Amino acid sequence: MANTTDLSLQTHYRACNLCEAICGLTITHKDGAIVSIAGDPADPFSRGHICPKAVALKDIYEDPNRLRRPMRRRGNDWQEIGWEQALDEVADRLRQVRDTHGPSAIGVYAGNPTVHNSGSFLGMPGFVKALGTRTVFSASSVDQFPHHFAAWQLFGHPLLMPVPDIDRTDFWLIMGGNPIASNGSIMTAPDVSTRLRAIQQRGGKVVVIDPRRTETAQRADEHYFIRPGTDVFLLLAMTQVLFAENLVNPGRITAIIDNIDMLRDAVTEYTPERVAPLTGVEPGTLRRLTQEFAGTSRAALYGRVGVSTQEFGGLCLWLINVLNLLTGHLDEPGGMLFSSPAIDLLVTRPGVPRPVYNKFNRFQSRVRGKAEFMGELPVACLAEEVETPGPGQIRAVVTSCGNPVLSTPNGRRLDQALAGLEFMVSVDIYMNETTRHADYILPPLTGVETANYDLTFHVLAIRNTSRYSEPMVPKPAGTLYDWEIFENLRLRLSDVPREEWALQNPAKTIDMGLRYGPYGSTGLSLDQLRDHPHGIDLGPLRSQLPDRLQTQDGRINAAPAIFLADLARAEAVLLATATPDASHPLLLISRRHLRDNNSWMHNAPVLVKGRNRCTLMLHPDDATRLGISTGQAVRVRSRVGEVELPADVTPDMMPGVVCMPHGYGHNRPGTRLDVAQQHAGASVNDLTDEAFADTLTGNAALSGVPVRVEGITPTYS
Ligand SMILES: Nc1nc2c(c(=O)[nH]1)N[C@H]1C(S)=C(S)[C@@H](COP(=O)(O)OP(=O)(O)OC[C@H]3O[C@@H](n4cnc5c(=O)[nH]c(N)nc54)[C@H](O)[C@@H]3O)O[C@H]1N2
Ligand SMILES: Nc1nc2c(c(=O)[nH]1)N[C@H]1C(S)=C(S)[C@@H](COP(=O)(O)OP(=O)(O)OC[C@H]3O[C@@H](n4cnc5c(=O)[nH]c(N)nc54)[C@H](O)[C@@H]3O)O[C@H]1N2
Ligand code: SF4
Ligand SMILES: [Mo]
Repeated sequence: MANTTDLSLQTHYRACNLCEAICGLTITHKDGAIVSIAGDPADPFSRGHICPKAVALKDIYEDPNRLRRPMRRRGNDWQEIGWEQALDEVADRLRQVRDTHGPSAIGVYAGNPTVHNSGSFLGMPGFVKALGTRTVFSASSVDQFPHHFAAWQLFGHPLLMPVPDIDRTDFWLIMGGNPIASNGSIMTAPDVSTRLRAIQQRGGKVVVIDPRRTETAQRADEHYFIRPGTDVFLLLAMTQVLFAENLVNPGRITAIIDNIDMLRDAVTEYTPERVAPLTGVEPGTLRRLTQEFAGTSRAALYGRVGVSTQEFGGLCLWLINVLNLLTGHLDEPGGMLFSSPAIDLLVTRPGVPRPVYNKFNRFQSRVRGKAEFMGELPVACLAEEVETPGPGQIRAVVTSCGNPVLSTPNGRRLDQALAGLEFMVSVDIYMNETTRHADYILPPLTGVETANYDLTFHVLAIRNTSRYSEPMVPKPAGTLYDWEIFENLRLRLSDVPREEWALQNPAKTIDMGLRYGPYGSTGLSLDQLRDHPHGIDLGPLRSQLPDRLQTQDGRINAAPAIFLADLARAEAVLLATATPDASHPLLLISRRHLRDNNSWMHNAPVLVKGRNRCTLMLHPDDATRLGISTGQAVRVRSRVGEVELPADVTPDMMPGVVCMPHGYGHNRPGTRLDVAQQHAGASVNDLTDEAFADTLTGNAALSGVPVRVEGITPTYS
C-alpha cells in the first residue's frame, strides 16, 4: 500500500482503457513511477470496481520491451532513429507508393485499441483521408459488423445499437457473450458480476446459450448448449413461437413498426421441432424460454461476439433485435435501450431531415469482390489483396493498434503476405507478430501517459456518464502522442507548406462534442469534466423512440429485404442432408479469459502467472473416442492450417465442439515481447479460414470452423 504520509506521492484519477468497462482508477505515483493502482470508489459508474488487467497498466508503463523511440528496420537489424527523420522517411515512402501505384495500393488496418484511445480514434481518420486510400480494414470485420449492419437496417444508422439495461432487467438472455470473463461488450457495464448477481437477488433470472459452459453460464440460472453457428435457427424458431402462440406485442412503439406480417410469413416454417436437430436445443426448452422472455415485462435478449463472428451473424443480430422489438422490450427500461451520450455521434436537429446512410457496397474488394461497409473492406480479404498481382494490388500496409497476424482468419497467410510488401509502417508500442514485418515502427505514448475520452464506450454504456482522463505525467521529451504521429504524417502527405502546419488536438474536438451535445446546455464541457476527475453521472438510459431513430421515415422496418433474401442461405444449411465435412468432424470456437487481452499483454507478469491457459478444451466423449487425456499434446487441423497445444478435457464443452483462446501464438522469430515460452501458446487464427464468412455483412466466421483433432506426444506437464 502507498504510504499516505509521503508528501511526494501524487494521486491520479483516470478511466482504465483496456476494455469496454471503462472502470475508474485511483493511481498513486511518485517521481514518475507508479506506486499503486486501485479502483476509484468515487467513480459514479464503476463504484471502485477493477479487474486484474488494470493493475497491469503498471507493467505496460514500465515494460522495458515497450518501444519508446521510432524504429527502422534494415534486413533483420533494427535501429532507433529520431522522430523528424522517421516521420519524414515514412511519409516519403508512402508518397512513393501512392504516386507509383495509386492511393489504394496502401492498405490500412486499425486494431482494437483504436476505439479505446481518443487520440488514435480522432487522429487517424485525417491521416487516412490524406493517404486517399479506400482499402481500409479494421477489427470491426472480425468482431461486430453484424451489430452495425442490423442497427443500420432497423434503426437507420450503424452506431444506433441498443444495449441491455441490466440494472433494471428481470430476465437476461445471453447468447454468445461471456461478460464475466470479457467484462461486457457492446454493453459498457463496469462490475458486471455484481450487476448480474443483483438481477438474481431481485428475483430475476439469467439464462446463457453457449456451446461452452462459460464462467457466465456457471453464474447463470440456466445454461443451454447450442451447436456453433446455428443460432440463426434458434432465433427463427423463437420468432415463430411468438407468432404461433400470439405473444407478439410491441407495446408503445407498435405504431411505428412496419412489415410484421412479412416477418411472420418468413419464419412460419421454422418450428422448434424442425431446427432442434441442428441447434441441439430441445423444442420444449426453446418454447419455454420464448414464453418466459415474452411474458416478463422487463427482459432483454443480448447477443455478442459468439453470434456475431459466425456464418449467419447478420441474420442473428437482425433476429435478436426483432425478438426484443416484437415482445415490447425494445426501448423500454429493463429491456434494450439506446444511450444518450454526452458526445453524441448521431446528433440530428429537429426539423432537419436525417441523412441517408449509404456506406454499403459503394465499392468492392478487388480480388473477391467483397462489399465495402462503413468505409471498410473485410479484413479477411487483406492477405489476398497483398498477394494477388495486378492493378490495385496492395503494395504497402499501415497498421495501428493491431496485430492482425494473430487476430484475423488464416493469420499465417497474412504473416507471409506482409513479409513480401514493398513497404510497411506500424504505429504500435510493441514489436509483435505483425509489426515485426514493418520497415518502421512508430511508438506513441500509451495508457496512463495519455489523455482519453471514451467516445465509443459512453455510447454503448448501460448508464449515461461522462468522464475525461488527463495524462498522469507530463509528456517526456522525445515522445509523441498517437494523434501527434497521425497529424504529423497527415501534414507531410498534404500540400500544406511546412511553415503553415498546425496540429489538430483531439481535446478541442472533444470539448466541442460536449458543448454541442445533449448536455451542453447544462454546462457540460471539457473544463467541467476536468473539475470532476471521477466522472459525472447523467442518469439511467431512457426510452427515446421514435425521436432517436435515424431512418428516413422515422419508422422501423421489421423485415428488411436484405435479411429476407439472406434467409435462403440459412435455409440451404437446414435442407442439406450430407455431413458438412466428414474429414473435419469437430467445430472450433474461441474464448477469452479475464487475464488475457486479445493478442497482447501476455508479457505482463501479473497476468500470465500460473498455468498455461492456451489449451484445447474438448468434451470427455470426444476425448475418449480420440484417446486423448488432459495435458496431452494434440494436433488440430483445419482446411487452412494446423496447431499443437495441450488438451483440457472438460464436460463444460458441448460434445462435438472444441475451444481455444484467441490472441496466442507468440513463438515467432523477430519479435521483442519476452513472452515466457510456456505462455507463448498457439494461434487459433492459424486454423480459422479466411474464406469462411458471413457473406451478408462481410464479417469473418470465427465460430464453428470445422477441424479434426489427434493426440500426439509429448504430454505437457
Ligand atoms: N479466433 C478469434 N479471433 C479473434 C477474436 C475471437 O474471438 N476469436 N476476436 C476478434 C476481436 S473481437 C477483436 S477486437 C480483434 C482484436 O485484434 P486486434 O485488432 O489485432 O487488436 P489487439 O489484439 O488488441 O492488438 C492490440 C495491439 O495494439 C497495440 N497497442 C496497445 N495500446 C496501444 C496504443 O495506445 N497505441 C497503439 N498505437 N497501439 C497500441 C498492442 O501492442 C497490440 O499490438 O481480434 C479478433 N480476432
Ligand atoms: N479479459 C478480456 N476481456 C475482453 C477481451 C479480452 O481479450 N480479454 N476482449 C475484448 C473484446 S475486443 C471484445 S469484442 C469483447 C467480447 O466480449 P464477449 O462477447 O463477451 O466475448 P467472449 O468472451 O469471446 O464470448 C463469446 C462467447 O460466445 C460463445 N460462442 C462461440 N461460438 C458461438 C456460437 O456459435 N453460438 C453461441 N450462442 N455462442 C458462441 C463462446 O463460447 C464465448 O463464451 O471482450 C472484450 N473484453
Ligand atoms: S474491467 Fe476492463 S476497464 Fe475495468 S479494470 Fe478491468 S480491464 Fe480495466
Ligand atoms: Mo473486439
